[in-house]
Amino acid sequence: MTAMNISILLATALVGNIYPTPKMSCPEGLGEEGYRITICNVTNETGTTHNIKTEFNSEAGHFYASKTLKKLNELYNGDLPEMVLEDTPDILYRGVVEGFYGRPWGHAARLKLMTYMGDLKMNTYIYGPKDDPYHHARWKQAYPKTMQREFKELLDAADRNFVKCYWAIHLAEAQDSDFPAIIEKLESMYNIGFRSFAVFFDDYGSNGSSHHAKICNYILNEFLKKKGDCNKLIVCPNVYWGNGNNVYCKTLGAELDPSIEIMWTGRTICTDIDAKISAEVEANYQRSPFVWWNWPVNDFRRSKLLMGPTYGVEPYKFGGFVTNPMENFEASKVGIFGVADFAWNMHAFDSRKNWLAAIDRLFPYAKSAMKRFCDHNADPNEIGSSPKWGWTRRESELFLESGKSLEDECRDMIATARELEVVLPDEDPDLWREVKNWVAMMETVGEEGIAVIKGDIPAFEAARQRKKEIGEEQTEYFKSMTFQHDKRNCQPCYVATTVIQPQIDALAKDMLRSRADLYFRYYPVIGETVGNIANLKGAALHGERQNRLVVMDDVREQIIAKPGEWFGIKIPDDSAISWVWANFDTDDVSKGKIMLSSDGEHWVDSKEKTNGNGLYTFKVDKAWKYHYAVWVNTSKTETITFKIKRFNVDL
Ligand code: LOG
Repeated sequence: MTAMNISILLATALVGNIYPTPKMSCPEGLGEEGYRITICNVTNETGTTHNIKTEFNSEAGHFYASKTLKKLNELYNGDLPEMVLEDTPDILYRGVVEGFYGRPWGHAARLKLMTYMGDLKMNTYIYGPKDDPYHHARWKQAYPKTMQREFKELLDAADRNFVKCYWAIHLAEAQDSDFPAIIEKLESMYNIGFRSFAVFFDDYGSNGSSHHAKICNYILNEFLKKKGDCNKLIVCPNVYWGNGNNVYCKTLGAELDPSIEIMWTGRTICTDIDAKISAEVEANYQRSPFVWWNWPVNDFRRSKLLMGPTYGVEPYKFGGFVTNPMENFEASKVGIFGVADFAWNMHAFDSRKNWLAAIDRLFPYAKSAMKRFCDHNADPNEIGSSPKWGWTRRESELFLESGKSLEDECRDMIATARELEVVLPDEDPDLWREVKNWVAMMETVGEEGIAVIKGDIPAFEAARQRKKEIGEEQTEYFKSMTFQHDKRNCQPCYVATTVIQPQIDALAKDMLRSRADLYFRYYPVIGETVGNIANLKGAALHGERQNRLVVMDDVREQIIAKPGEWFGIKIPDDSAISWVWANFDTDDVSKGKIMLSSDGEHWVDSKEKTNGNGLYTFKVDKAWKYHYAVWVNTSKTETITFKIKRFNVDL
C-alpha cells in the first residue's frame, strides 16, 4: 500500500466527522453538484506546503468543496493529510418544506435556515406554511409590503447558500375561472424575485386529478416556460400518500407534464418509507417520487417535541427529499441535520452517529444535557393515547441502553433540566424560548418519579400540580401564537411519555391502590368492565382520557373465552358511544362479534369485521345511545384465547 493510500484511509476515518458524510469516491462522476479535493503535501526544511486542488462542475460544487475544505481544516487543525476526496449527492433536490400547520417560522428563523442548509449542502427550500393566508386561504391577495421585503432578503440569503427558494401556492379550491388570478399572483411573486414555484393541493378541495393536472400544466406552459428562467415545477397532490395505485394518482401521473415533480409522504402521512413502495409509486406517478417527509413535524401532536434520531427511510433514487419540520424551528435542527445527511449519502447514513453529531454540533454548551433532553423528546404520542397514523418513534433509547434504574434516570432528568435552565437562556435564547416548558416538564417528571419510588404521596401530588401548571402555560402560549390554526389543537407539553412516564404511572397506581379517592383523581374512571370472563374482573382499570374516551388497559392476563363468554365496557347513561376501538393480539377474535346495547338486555350485532389483524375500529351513530360495547365469543364450540392490547370506546 502506498503512503497516499494509507493517508486516504486515515482521512476516511477522520472525514467521518464531516456532515453530510462525504462519499470519498464517485466512480460515476461528480455530476452537477459534486466536487473533488486533491491534497498533495510537499515537505522541506521550512515545513510542509499543502497543495490543494478543487474541481467541480458548477458554482454549487465549488461552494460545497469550500464547505468541506473548511471542515477538514478544522478537523486537522490546518495540518491536512494527503488525500483525494470525491463527493456528490445522491438526491438532486434536498431540503426543507415549511409545510406545517400552526405558526409559520417567521423571517429571522428562515434567514438562519438558509445558512444552516448551505452548511448541510441542502439546496431546496419550499415555502408553504398552511397558516400563511397569502399561500393558502386568501392566495389571490398580494403580500403586504413588509413580507415582500422579507422575501427579497430571503431570496438573497438563499442565493448565497445555493438554495433554490420555492414559493408554493395552495390551489386545492381553484376553478378554471381562477386562471388569470393564478397567473397574476405568480407574476407578483416573480417580481419579488422568486424563480422556483410549487403548487399544493393537499388536505383541501377535491376537484379530481385531471383538473389538478390541467392547472399545473397551465402554469408550466403559460407562465414558467414563457419566463424561461424558472426551476422545475413541484406539485403536492391531493392524494399524497399510499402506493399511488388509485385513479387520482395514476391520472395525475399520466396527465401531468413529465417535467413536473410529484410529492409523496409515504405509505401514510407520517411514516417510514421502504424501497418497495417507492418503486410502486414511481410506476404509478410515472416518475420518481419527490418525498415530502413528515418528520420531525409535530403539528398533529404539538405537545411533544421530536428531537430524536432520524431513521426509517430505505435508500431509493428519489426525485427529491424534503423534510417537513416542527413549528419549533430551533428544535427542528436535529431532524434537519439527519435528513441532510441521509439525502446526500444514503448508504453511509448512520442514524445514531448522525444524531449524536447533530447534538454535539448544535448544542456545544451542554452536550450531555441536551442528549438526555432529546432522548426523552422523540415520540409524538402522548401518555396513553393511541399511535396516530401508526407513527411512533423510539424514545428514551439512551436510557434503556444504559441499564440505569428509573430512580437514577429521574435524578439525572432533574439535574439536566436545572443545568439547561441555567445555560440555555444565555447560550441559546431562541431555543430556550421554544423549549423552556418542556425543560420544566422534564424536571417535574423526574420529581414525580422520585416521589412514586419513595411512596411519597404529597411530593407526587405537588409534581402533578406543577405539571398541570406548566401544561396550562404552554397551552396559553400556543393560543397566543396561533392566528389561524384550530385553537383546540393548542395542547400542553409532555416529555418522556413512551418509556419513563408509563413506569412512573405503574408505580403511582400501585402507590395509590389503597387510596381510592386519590387513585381516581389522578387516574379517573368512567364506565366499568362488564361480562362473564372471570379472570378479567378486577384486572382491568378504566381510564378517562380527554373527557371522552373510556379505555380498558392494564390487562396483562391471557383471556380464555369459552363459547358464549363475553366482556366489554359500560359507560354512564348520560353519554353515548361514538367509536369503538378493540385491539387484540390475535385475529382469532374474529370468530366472535362486537355487540352493542343501550340497556344491557337488548343487543345488536355491530356486524363489524377486524382488519385481519385483531383490530376492530368503527364509528357508531351516537343517536342510538349505546351504553355497552362488548366482544362475545359467538362460536358454538371453540374456546378463544387472546390478550387485550387495548379496548376503548369514545363518548
Ligand atoms: C399536511 C401537512 C402537515 C402534515 C403533518 C402533507 C402533504 N400535508 O395530513 O401540512 O404538516 O400532514 O400533520 C398533512 O403532509 N396532512
